[in-house]
Amino acid sequence: MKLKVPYWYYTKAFSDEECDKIIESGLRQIEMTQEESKAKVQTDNSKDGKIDIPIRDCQITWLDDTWLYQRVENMIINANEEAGWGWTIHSMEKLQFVRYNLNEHYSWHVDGSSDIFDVYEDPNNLNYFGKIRKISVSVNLSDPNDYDGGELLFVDNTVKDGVSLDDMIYSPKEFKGKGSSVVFPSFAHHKVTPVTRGTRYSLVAWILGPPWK
Ligand SMILES: O=C(O)CCC(=O)C(=O)O
Ligand SMILES: [Fe+2]
Repeated sequence: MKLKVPYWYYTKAFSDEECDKIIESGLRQIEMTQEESKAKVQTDNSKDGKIDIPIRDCQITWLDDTWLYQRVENMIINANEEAGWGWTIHSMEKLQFVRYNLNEHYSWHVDGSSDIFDVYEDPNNLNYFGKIRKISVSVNLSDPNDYDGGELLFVDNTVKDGVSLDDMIYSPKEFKGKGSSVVFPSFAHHKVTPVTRGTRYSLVAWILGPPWK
C-alpha cells in the first residue's frame, strides 16, 4: 500500500524520567524471566545442510505497567487520525520492552500479516481473536549519546517509481531523541541495525484490528 503519510511521530512521547522508569521496569522483568526470547532464528531448509538465519538478536520481555497502556493506546489512536489513516482499530497487545546490547539487531520484517488467513486464532484470548496487527509503535527510551547504530529503518514506498530499492531505505529523522516515538502501519517493512556501541532500549506496541479486505 502506498501512503501519503507513511509514519507519524512524536519527538517527546515520554519524558526522560518516564523513559528511565520504563527501562528500570523492563530490566527488572528481564531479570525475572531470563529464558525469554533471545536470538530468535528462522531455519532455512531450502539451503544445503540447513542454515539458521538470525532474524532478531536482542532481549525482549513484556510489561505490565498499567499507566503505560493508556498512554501508548492514546498515542496510536491520535496518530491514526493525524496521519489520515482512519483505520479500524480495537485492542492493544501486550507491551514489549527490548534491549539491544553490542552487535544485537533486528533484521527486516513486518509486524503482522494483513489478511484473513493470518488472524489470531486462540479462542481463549478474545482480545486478540480474529484480529491482525494494524498499527505499530516504537518508543526510543535511550539517550542517543549512549549508543551508536541501533537505527530503525524503513522502506520508503512514497517515492517515485523507478527508484532503486537501496535508495528507498530511510530512517525517520524525528526518531532519535530519548522519548521520541514513531507510529507506523504494521505491514511496513522495517529493521533495527546492529548496535555498535552501548545499549539501546525500546518500547514496542501493536494495536489490533479486523483484517484488511
Ligand atoms: O526496537 C525497535 O525500535 C523496533 C522493534 C521491532 O521492530 C519489533 O519488535 O517488532
Ligand atoms: Fe517490528
